[in-house]
Amino acid sequence: MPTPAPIHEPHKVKTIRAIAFPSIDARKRNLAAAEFNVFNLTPAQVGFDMVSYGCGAMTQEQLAGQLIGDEAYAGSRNFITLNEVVTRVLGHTYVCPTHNSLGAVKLLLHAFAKHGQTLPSNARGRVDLHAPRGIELVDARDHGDAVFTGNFDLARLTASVQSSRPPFIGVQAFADGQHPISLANLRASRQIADQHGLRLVLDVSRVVENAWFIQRHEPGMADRSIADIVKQFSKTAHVILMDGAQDARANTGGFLATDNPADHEHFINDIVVYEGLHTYGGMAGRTMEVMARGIEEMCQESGVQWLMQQTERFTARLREAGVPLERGCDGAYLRADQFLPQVKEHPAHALACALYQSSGVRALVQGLVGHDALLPLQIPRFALSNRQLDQIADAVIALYRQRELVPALDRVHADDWHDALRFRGVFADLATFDFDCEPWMIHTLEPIALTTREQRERAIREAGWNTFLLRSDEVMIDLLTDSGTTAMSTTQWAAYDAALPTPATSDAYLDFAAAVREAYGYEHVLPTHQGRAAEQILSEVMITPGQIVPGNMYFTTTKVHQEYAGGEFVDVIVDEAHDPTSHFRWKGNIDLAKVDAIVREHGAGKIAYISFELSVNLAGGQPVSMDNLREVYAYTRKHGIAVMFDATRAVENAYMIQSFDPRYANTHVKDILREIMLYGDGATVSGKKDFLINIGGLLTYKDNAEWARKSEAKLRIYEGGVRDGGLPAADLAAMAQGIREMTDDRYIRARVEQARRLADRLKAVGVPVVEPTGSHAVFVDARRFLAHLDQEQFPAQRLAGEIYLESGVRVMERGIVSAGRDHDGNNYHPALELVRLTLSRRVYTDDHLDEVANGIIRVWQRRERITGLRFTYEPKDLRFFQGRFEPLPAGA
Ligand code: P71
Repeated sequence: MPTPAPIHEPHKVKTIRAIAFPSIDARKRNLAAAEFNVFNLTPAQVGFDMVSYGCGAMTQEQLAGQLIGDEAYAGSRNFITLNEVVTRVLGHTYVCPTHNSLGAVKLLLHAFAKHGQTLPSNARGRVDLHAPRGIELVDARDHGDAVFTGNFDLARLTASVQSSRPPFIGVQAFADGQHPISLANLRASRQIADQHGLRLVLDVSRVVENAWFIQRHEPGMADRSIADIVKQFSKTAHVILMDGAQDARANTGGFLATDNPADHEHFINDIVVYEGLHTYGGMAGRTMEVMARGIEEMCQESGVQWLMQQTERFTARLREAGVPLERGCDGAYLRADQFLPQVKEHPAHALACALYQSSGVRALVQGLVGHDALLPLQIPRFALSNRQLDQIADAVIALYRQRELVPALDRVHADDWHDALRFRGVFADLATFDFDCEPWMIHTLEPIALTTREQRERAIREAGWNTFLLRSDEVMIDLLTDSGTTAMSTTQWAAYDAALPTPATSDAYLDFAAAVREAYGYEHVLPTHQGRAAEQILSEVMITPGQIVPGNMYFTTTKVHQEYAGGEFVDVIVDEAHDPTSHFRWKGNIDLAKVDAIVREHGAGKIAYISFELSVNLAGGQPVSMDNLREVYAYTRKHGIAVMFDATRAVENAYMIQSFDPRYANTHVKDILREIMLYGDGATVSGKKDFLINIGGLLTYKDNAEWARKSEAKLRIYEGGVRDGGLPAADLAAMAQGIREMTDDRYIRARVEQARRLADRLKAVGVPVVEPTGSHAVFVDARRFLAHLDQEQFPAQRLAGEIYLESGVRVMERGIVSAGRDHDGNNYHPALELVRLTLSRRVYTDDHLDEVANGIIRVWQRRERITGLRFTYEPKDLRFFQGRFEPLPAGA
């Protein structure tokens, strides 16, 4: 049985690179400036750049390899590593590195071929490289096989070999990106080569995709691993060459390899003339390392299955809509001539321009002029989600439906090469396609653990049924928290690397302060290492012992610091917040009547400040309305009471206002956030959420210099310097950039809507979740899910464990265990008994979350058989972190 298609990526996102979504006006301007040749557009002018070469996502291991390049001129460590890896994975002993595959072809032809010779091959693409050298390619492809369209016609190959005495036989795995060759046919070609004393030279740049076709379609190969097939396949040739920017997902690099020391000798003698030296070839040491790691990883079964699933899905979606295309190993190759029959000259260019104009998607026409029928839409390996791919296909389909509007281009400069053509064009009235998806491509990824049920049974038992005590490498999809789990952007990393360290005032601090002032409009900016540190300082500065702190539902760390400072927290959130079934839109609101009652009873002077959380976490990520913000501020100003925000998830709250308050539907999140912050006097922020960073926090005051001065005094003692709060300049720099990214309308929409889609899938089958869906998480109501359990049997804790057992997904209990015990030692019985499925920012795709939903639905179907838990170890404080449990026997 072939490995089943994977249900989600076998990795999560580690770093992202932002996508530009140029407006239609910008796209027209760019096309005109590019002289209607999309080759002249830059990635910054493009939405989705559908080219795979050198554009795949690396793994974090490859990224790390980039930093351990040994840049010695001779005998570098990275070369030794590359040689070992090539031998292990591809089965050839002698490796000659080159700067890319062109370097390899150069050495190969110089070593073996002469001007005027002919060369039988299964690929046409190499014509581009051979023709200018006076070497003629003979197409020996068997056009008959339905699957292995890259197979040789063996009779034709033999005839060609006998009549023209070629320098060698050229084979490409997945010829021209479209035509896989079977292992049997490759072996037969090898025999023909041997019989005629010729070398079989194999380009393995896309060997992995070819191996998948062999596994899937060649008789007797279904049980063989991709790694096994890849090795057999490449060992079949006398010489292999590879481009590092394809399957190995380096940004460049290549090599030739062989088992024949005499051939190797040839190559390395020429290499000093053309490429570099035999131990670096014309590559940086780091490139050799990245490529070596890529080759090591490229055969990993689940990754290959994911890659090919994407191509199949993308192609199928286009096919179903009737779009004329040919399958590619890495995407769909549009038949431009059939797509635009009315365009006789350069239809691929006309199609590329129309696609860019209507959607911002770029597909590239490459190579020698004369082959203009195909327009490849290649999927950069691992860089896009299925959601994005589906929409890219839909953009093409939308264009297909208005194809008769697409005009021909007027060529003003002819050339041999597509990249040099220049055109004049007109803009047809094409309807535009708008994307609603993640506004980033994946830059690097991190493999996720794949566990079996037996492994998980052991893991949850050893963790005492507490998901906090599971190890990350036992977890497949981690929805424990959105705190500090963000994927940073390449822009953030650039700022991180470039930051100049100092214990004094850093440029990074000044930039951070400027970003905070711009985002919130507050003057005084104090960095802290994370949110609770800011809460401690704020509480100590603002609370006189004995004062009351009214707030919209408690948060654990916030409340603890208010109490440590001598304050008493009083909950003033609207009643609806405590009812998981209420659909009230603004469940984060403060009930002003409750505040007024406190003021009437104790006087305004008894109130330290209003603790006003945005997107109230423990209520289910529920937003505060703009009206409530205004009303609370008007009231407090009248009574001389300060309002201090917990702005940890303020951006999400701003997005909810944009979504659900019609007056703000056309206001940018950035401007909504500024208005929110107007209705307060200061804020604490756990930067690990909104700020898109892994560590950091903020204490900020609108204009009160006295509070700022007092806070600085505490900052020096508790945290670090007044300008760093204990954070390195690098983290401050990343945080400054994160603050600029956090209010991007597309980003925040993609984030919050992901939660809504997950909740909707659960609700569709009746799984009880907190209504309405919040912004950072979906909260499953364990009380209704396990309705047969008493709250004292810890239903949410048990449900969290069951969800892990079922699917390897880690979630967090937010119920009776988290609430702890009162002074008399009795459990608090909070109204909400929930498990939280928290969504990290920019880390998981919809496909991951679909699997989360599937797992929970499977638990839902067997819910009646699930028993409760009892403590085996209960710590005194914050017991949810360290407590341990065991399941109650059935019938207890
Ligand atoms: C969350 C966290 C992290 C957490 C905290 C305590 C127990 C378990 C997990 C932290 C917040 C937060 C709000 C609204 C302040 C903090 C503390 N949330 N305010 O939701 O949500 O910030 O973690 O940076 O110190 O998993 P800090």
